[in-house]
Amino acid sequence: MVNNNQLPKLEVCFSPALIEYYNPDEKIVVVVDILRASSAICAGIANGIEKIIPVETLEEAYTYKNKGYIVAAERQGEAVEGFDFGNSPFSYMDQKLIGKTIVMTTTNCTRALAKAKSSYTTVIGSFVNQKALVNYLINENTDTLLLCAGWKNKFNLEDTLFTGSMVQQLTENFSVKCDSAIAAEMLFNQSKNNLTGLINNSSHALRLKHLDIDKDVDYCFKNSIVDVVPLFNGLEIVNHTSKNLISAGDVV
Ligand code: 3SL
Repeated sequence: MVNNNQLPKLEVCFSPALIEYYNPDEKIVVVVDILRASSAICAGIANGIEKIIPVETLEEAYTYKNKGYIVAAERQGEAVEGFDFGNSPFSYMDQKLIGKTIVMTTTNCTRALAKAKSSYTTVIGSFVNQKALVNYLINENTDTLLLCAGWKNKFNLEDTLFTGSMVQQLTENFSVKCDSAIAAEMLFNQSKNNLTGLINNSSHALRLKHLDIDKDVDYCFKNSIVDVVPLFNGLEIVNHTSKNLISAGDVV
């Protein structure tokens, strides 16, 4: 943890498979999955969903479904049959979800969350909540790791570009001596005037193309349109301002 006389460290991890090399238990870990899960979580928490329980497997998701929970499930970009909805941020904005607990499972984000579980604190980041996140991290003044959910443990462009943009915005408040953070910032600076052009050619945008979800992709690149910092306490995701109100006993 940081001491008061020096700036906290800011690092970027390009894949959940690498997280163990960054000592997450001593840091705030920001889980980033721009397309689309971290954007959907921010949209949902901003909409007033009370809690989101992330689970890694479809089996766990079915268990919750059978208990009567509302469950969002995505694999390969598509909603999984038998569940309530998939991973579109717009599904998370449904008024019927206000005040509700929902369960979610996705290809990469919920796995990244599970990997980040042992961190000092885990929060969720995306372009849509970037300003709130930047303010939160400056205020916390603690060593921070930006974790890209990637695609099946591989590097991806959209998460990296977002972390580069975060590095740029936090550069005065953090010490950046991490090559992946420097590389992410360079990539962001190089492409910031044509982010969507670059993203349209990214592997995940191409993967999603046949699903006709341009509206989702546009939403995920909007900047700072929600004022929330979703916090994962190891069991469930809530708005960070209510972090002291929850306890493990509240969860089934
Ligand atoms: O992998 C994930 O967690 C998802 O965000 C992927 S998708 O955008 O729903 O395809």
